[in-house]
This record gives sequence, C-alpha cells and structure tokens, in this order.
Amino acid sequence: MHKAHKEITRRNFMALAGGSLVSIGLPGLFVKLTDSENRAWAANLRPDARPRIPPGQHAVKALKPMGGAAGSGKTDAWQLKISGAVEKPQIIRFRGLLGLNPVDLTCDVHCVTGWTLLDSKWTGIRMTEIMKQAGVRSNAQFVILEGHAGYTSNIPLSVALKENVILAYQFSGKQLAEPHGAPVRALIPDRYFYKSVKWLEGIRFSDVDEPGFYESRGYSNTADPWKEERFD
Ligand SMILES: Nc1nc2c(c(=O)[nH]1)N[C@H]1C(S)=C(S)[C@@H](COP(=O)(O)O)O[C@H]1N2
Ligand SMILES: [Mo]
Repeated sequence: MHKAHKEITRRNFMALAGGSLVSIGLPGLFVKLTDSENRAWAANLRPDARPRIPPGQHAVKALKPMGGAAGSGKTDAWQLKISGAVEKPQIIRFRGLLGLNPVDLTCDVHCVTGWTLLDSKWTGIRMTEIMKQAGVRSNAQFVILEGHAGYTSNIPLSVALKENVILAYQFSGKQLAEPHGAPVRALIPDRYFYKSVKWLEGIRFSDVDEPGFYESRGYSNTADPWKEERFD
C-alpha cells in the first residue's frame, strides 16, 4: 500500500508536521493551523489520490459557525418534507429518521471562504436511504435541499447517490448544535460547504436543476473544491 494512503493519525500527522506541538488558540476563536501544518496536510493524498487539502484552502481546528436563518432546532417539532419526483411523497419526523439505519462518517468539509475542517465526525442517515423509502422516479435528475426560511441548495442526483452524502444530526458525538443546523442538516463533503444545507426542512426531487441561494448569487453550481470551482 502506498504510504500516502495510510490513515493519518494524530501521531503521524505530528511527525509530518515536523514534531512541533500544535498550538491551540483561545477556545471559540477561528484558529488556523500553522503554515507548516497546512503544508504537511497538503502533502497528503486522499485514497482517490486527490490532495487532502484542496487548492486555495487552509485547515482550521474547529467548525466555524457561519450563520444563516436558524430553524427552531427542536427535534419534536422537526419535519422533513420529501416531495417532487417520488412515488411516495411524505413527511419524515425525527424519530422516523433515526429508524433509517444511521451511519458514522469521518470526512473533511471545505467552506468556499477558504477554511477546511479535516476529520470532522458526523452521524446521520444516507441520502440513499431517503431515496429508497420515497421511491425516486426515473425522471428525477436533481435534488433540491430546502432549509429554513427559504435557503436552498441543489445537487445532481449522481452526487446525492454518493455514500458520503448524509443527513447529519450529530457532530463530534453530540447532537448537532443549533448554529450548525440542528436538528438535521445535509452534509455533502465533496462540494463546497454552502451545499450542506443547515436546518433542513425539505428534499425535493426534480427533473430540472434549480440553482439555490448561493448558486443563484454567483457561486459555482458544481462547487467541486478540488477543481476550485468557487464562482460561475
Ligand atoms: N440553511 C442554511 N444552510 C447553510 C447556510 C445558510 O446560511 N443557511 N450557509 C451555508 C454555508 S455558506 C456554509 S459555509 C455552511 C456553514 O456551516 P456551519 O455554520 O456549520 O459551519 O452552511 C451552509 N448551509
Ligand atoms: Mo460558506
């Protein structure tokens, strides 16, 4: 096995970073890794041979709350409306969601403003579970993710089918915090983070693409961090 493909533990990361201690800033601040730490991570490759840190990004130590119009955050009031090109349009409640085979996922997330959080830990339900349950019609080609207060984003069905696309309700082993989209957010790790709709309230399947909040304001529709697709 190629060395670069080895799972990166904190210990071998420290060795890569030259053995120097990672200095941790004040809690709650937006703390960047040092340049040498970033270079060490950037030298690493993902199993698919793409660089671990996409071009133009730098790694940070914590998820940064980026704001947005928050929903109630409450699990018992939460409803997810599955609509559009499906055999069985339906409302999924939190308890029902938890019954759909939860998975743990460790992944990197990349905000288009330039920060990357490596090895973030999430628990949630694969989008494919929702698709199975609702019976997606053959004409569906796009998935529109609907957040609270009209925030939306859009992905092609081919992206929604990836096994790392989940509806997340836990982060770092705890219930998702309100600023990060509680109780449930979408997580599309291989696209810039604006596609990961917080306070998720609906999933709509469509035969036509519908650029979302940022996509219709000049940000890239395809949003692939490794191709550095930031703006259209
Ligand atoms: N509903 C909703 N979802 C959203 C946003 C938003 O404003 N509203 N912002 C997006 C952007 S630009 C980013 S970078 C991430 C930030 O997620 P975080 O606040 O958990 O870091 O959420 C995305 N999802
Ligand atoms: Mo963002």
